[in-house]
Amino acid sequence: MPGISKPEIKFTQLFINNEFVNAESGKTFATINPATGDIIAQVQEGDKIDVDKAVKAAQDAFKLGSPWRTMDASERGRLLAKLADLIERDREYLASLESLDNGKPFNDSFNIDLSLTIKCFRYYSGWADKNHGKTIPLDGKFQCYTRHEPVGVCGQIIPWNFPLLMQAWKLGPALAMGNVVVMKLAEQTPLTGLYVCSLIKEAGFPAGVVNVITGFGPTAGAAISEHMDVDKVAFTGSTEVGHIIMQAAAKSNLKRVSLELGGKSPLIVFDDADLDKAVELAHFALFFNQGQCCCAGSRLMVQEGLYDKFVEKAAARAKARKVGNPFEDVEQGPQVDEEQFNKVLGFIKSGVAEGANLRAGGGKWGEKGYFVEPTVFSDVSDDMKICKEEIFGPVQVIQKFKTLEEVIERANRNKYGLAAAVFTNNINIANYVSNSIRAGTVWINCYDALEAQAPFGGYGMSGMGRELGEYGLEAYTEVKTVTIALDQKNS
Ligand code: TXE
Repeated sequence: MPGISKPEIKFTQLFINNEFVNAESGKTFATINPATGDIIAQVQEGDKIDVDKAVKAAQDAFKLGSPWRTMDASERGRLLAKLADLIERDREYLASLESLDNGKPFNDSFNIDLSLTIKCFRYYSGWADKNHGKTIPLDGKFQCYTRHEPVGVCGQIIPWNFPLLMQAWKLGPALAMGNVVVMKLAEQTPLTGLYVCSLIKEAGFPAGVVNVITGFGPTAGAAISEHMDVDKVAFTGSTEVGHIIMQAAAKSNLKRVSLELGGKSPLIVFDDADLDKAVELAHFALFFNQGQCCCAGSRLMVQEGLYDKFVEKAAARAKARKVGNPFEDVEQGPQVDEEQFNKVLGFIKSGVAEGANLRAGGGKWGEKGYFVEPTVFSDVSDDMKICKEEIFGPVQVIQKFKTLEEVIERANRNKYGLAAAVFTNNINIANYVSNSIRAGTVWINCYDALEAQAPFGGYGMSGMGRELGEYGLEAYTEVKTVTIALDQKNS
């Protein structure tokens, strides 16, 4: 399927109370096609006053006795399943719009982003009527049980690397558990999230249950995290802004916080691994989505016996990577915007300056747009900036190690802890590494095997809380203990 290279832009306004409306200020901002640098559309620029309106709409939708509060849990599930069906109906259009706004190859948008998005909504539709409480054998003449209740108004702030998927990860569990939402989309990629709003209305969600603001972080985003009537904030983005979100929550109303932040995930290849398979998986682990994945295998550690051959093959694979127009048969599109493009090129320069060995790429690609050549560095030492910090671009960083103990110690000497991987055919090494690495996810002989059923989140400065799976419900649930006095107790 080729995709629609010029998809019609249907929605550019804020979505409040099931209506598309202008920002109160009347201001707009441009969203850019990163493959060309051209403006795609002007989008409404929401700010604090619009967030206030959205929070009010959400509160009204959450009032006792409202259509949403009185709805059967199974019906909430049905609405989520309907939303999944509508996204599937419009899959080609949405995948095209995602590629236009974000720059990712259409094949990836269609086959990966849309597939995971649809499956995420379907998965959480099933949970709506299955998040059970417990009955508890309290001492004394009492009957005690727990109710799993919605948290209330959930602020959700999402990034641009997987716009539709991040929206699904946030909305799925929040709505399944009966919450109401005020979401801010990333300013780089507002278009698909707004289109999904039209499907939320079409699916039949009551007005005010989902409200979506487009705008910037320090204005609209901050208004959510600082809001006194927002009960919870969920954020995916940079570690730097994660600090700001937690501070805002602490300074305002102690709203619940869940964070999914940056990473520098070690991918460890032992001498006994299958070389060709390891090279290909490591290539995918880093270069997928233009390197813009929080869990990218961005610190590749290869054992000394395999190292030279590995580096040679990894560089050759990167040189063969097909870069270009996202609507053609390519593996890699542009970085999302000029800022990210410059950030990545800056990291490449620092790698060269600090003495890493540049084996492939190293510069911009093409004449226009924000493309970066697939780049590989070898002989990278632990203290180099490219080894310590999140590059978030197509830059593979390869290091050599000798022993099991050494590699674990070095891999754990890191402020992040989102993901890790180990490639080996020795089950003892695989088990030892997976139990020793401080990371929220460990992949053994695979990478990015990531679906709605399994939890995802980080240790350390990669965040707090878990998204996806049954664990992902916790962030959207308050546990209430109800205790009833009894005349007589029987076991
Ligand atoms: O992130 P920001 P940026 C990392 C990656 C990338 C870097 C910077 O390393 O290069 O972060 O990207 C909103 N209050 N990740 O600048 O600023 C913002 O509007 C409230 C990893 O794009 O964190 C957007 O909606 N909200 C990551 C969202 O936060 C604020 C994905 C993310 O933007 C805000 C993206 C504020 N003060 C970037 N400031 C991942 N974990 O996957 C900004 N925002």
